[in-house]
Amino acid sequence: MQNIDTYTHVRGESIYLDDIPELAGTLYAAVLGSPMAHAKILKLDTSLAEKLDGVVKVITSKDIPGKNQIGGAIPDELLLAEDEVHFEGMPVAMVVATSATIAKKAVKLIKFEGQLLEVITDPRVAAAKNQLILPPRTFSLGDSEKAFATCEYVIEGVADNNGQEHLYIETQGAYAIPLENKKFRIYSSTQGPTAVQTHMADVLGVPMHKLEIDVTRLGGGFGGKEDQATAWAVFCALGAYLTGKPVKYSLDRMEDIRMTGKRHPYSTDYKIGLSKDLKILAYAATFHQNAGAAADLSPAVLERTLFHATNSYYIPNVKVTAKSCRTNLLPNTAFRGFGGPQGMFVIECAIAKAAESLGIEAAEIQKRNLINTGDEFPYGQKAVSEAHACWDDVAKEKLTETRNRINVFNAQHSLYKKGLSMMPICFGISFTKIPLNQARALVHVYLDGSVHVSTGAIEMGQGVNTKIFQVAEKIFSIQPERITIGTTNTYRITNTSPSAASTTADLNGKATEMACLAIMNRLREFAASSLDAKIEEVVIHHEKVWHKEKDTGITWEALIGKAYLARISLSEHAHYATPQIYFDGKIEKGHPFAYHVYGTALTEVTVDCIRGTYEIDAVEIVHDVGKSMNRIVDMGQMEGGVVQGIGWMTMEEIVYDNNGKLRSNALSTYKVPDIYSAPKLLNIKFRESDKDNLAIFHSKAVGEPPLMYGIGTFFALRNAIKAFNPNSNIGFSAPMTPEKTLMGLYGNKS
Ligand code: LUZ
Ligand code: MOS
Repeated sequence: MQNIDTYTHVRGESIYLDDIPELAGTLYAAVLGSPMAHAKILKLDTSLAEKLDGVVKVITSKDIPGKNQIGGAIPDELLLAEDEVHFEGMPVAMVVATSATIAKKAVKLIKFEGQLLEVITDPRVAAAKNQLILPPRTFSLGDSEKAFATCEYVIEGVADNNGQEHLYIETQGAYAIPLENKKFRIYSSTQGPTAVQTHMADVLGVPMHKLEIDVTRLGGGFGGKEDQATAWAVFCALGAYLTGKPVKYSLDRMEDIRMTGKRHPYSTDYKIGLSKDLKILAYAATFHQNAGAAADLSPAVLERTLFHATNSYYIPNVKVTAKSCRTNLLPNTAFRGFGGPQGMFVIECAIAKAAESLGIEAAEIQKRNLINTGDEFPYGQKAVSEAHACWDDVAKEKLTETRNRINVFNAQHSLYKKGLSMMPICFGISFTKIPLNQARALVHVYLDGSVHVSTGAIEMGQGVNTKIFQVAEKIFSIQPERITIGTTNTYRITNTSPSAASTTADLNGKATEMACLAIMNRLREFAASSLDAKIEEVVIHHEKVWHKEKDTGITWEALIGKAYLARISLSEHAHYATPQIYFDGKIEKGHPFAYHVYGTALTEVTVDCIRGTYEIDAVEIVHDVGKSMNRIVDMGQMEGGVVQGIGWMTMEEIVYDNNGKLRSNALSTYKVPDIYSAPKLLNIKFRESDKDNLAIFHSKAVGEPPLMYGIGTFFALRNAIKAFNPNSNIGFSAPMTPEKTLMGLYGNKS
């Protein structure tokens, strides 16, 4: 089964936002982002912009017909600034003009004057000033205070991680078309059509049923379009509302990087306690999440940090607290892993530091503490663990051999050093916000036997439409040519959860399965009655009706035609809600995840100890897939995820100055991995299992988990640096750029 989009992708025929033919009279938008990170607005003069030839309208907060509010988790985010600006790039005014060039030119003519207020960029400073988005949250298990007192070894430290730019190939954008009676059709590059629809309804002051959001596909999302596609679609709709003309806004790369939020940086204090035989008895951490200037999805991201704070280890005594800190950076948002990677990074730092202070390999601690089936996570759920199986599989084949080879290499080379790390992962599958774990599918069978499937799933290159296609193909047992997957459209599928949390194929695939089964059951019932047979004796398979395993000669097409004449419904709308999951926020316990995904990566790197540059020699992975329903699609997600994780941990460096200005605002100053910086060997082994699970066709979610293998690279590099300079003062601060590596090679502990 190849990806159903392969053919049109290769021929350049796939339709993204910018490929939608534009209607005559279409206008183009551009937004003025605040030049200051925190200021009181003294003057906003749009008169020069308005006079520019081709400018149709300049829009400020005063022009908004409904509510000026697009907040995600809490209503704290204005669409357009009113009296103050809270981050550099915050939308202040919008221009609608006859061309994108004119709109951008006009934006530069708007005069903004502000009185600078205190700019906070550091989450710890924000926390000290009690600038929290919501009150802190704590997950706990056992009694960590007591347990620390009994530990043979107690190690404390600080870990920092930076953010990450999503860098989806297709930038943010939308196209809004006004229809009759204040109705609008909006094409949006969004992971969350319902988020777009909800906020658009608020801003325009119209009911949601006036707004048809339609999405064919995205050129990548990675979480960056879960919440933050909304503003751009609302801008277009607002422009269309106020001018009566179609309005399009497709951001250029610099606008996109400068005006959209990224992965959350965190700064964390940790403490880990071990017994003499290296059991982790206690763990405590306080996470300071840099939320940026608005909540967006930060509270949900924070929650997932807590859920994954102990990664794939069982620790009997845990107390982890997380604070979402309001700063004057861009509002940070969902990014593949959604806070989970940040939590997992810190426990790995704690283990690495403990190992270094004991003079042992981190793997000695890691393997002794992997979670077992039946062990309890700090949030109450019991593990069904594949942690040992994956670890053992990698370790058995590669660990000793790699370690020995590295020892020989390091003894023979003085200016190149190799390092290795083991990185186990564990990721919970389900939206942590329980109500989001639902989806719907609408399946139509047409008179010629062809099938159209609509769901709430957004295809963003991850292959979800291919998986949904496979579900329909399997249940109907018909030729693939008969099936089409429709666009994601809020008139066909309502109240969609965003395509996020690695759950899209599970939720929408299950709804599709239910809808197809319902139609199939009606068809079997009808076939049985027309054959005067019992339903159990009738099977529809390979486009034929079979009775007691004999071909009846009735084809799929004939069956559909007859069922129509008999007035049998050939359409079904099905609703799926993940069973068994619940969470009680008062006690922070429950069973929030449908299942967990496990795996282990072994990473080997070589550092050039004169230059501080490095190569990733190999990443060897054993990954828990359940039963993969599409190995090519899953492999694509795995490879992309690993490399994206490596980018986060190595070369991708977001830099703000003290005034809150983003300095890494272009591809010349923000570098992501290319083929040269990808691992030279990336060997991924799928570990299949017959165990029952709640995944679609038992094929476990694969979108986010592999990203976290990239964390291993940080520790492999650290080990190589320590092999060169055992006295290195290198800290636990990601990303491990070549610059930091160089400093670490030559900087000594005092
Ligand atoms: N988005 C969300 C997510 O809204 N809730 C989640 O739990 C989540 N997890 C991962 C990625 N996106
Ligand atoms: Mo996401 S971080 O699953 O949009």
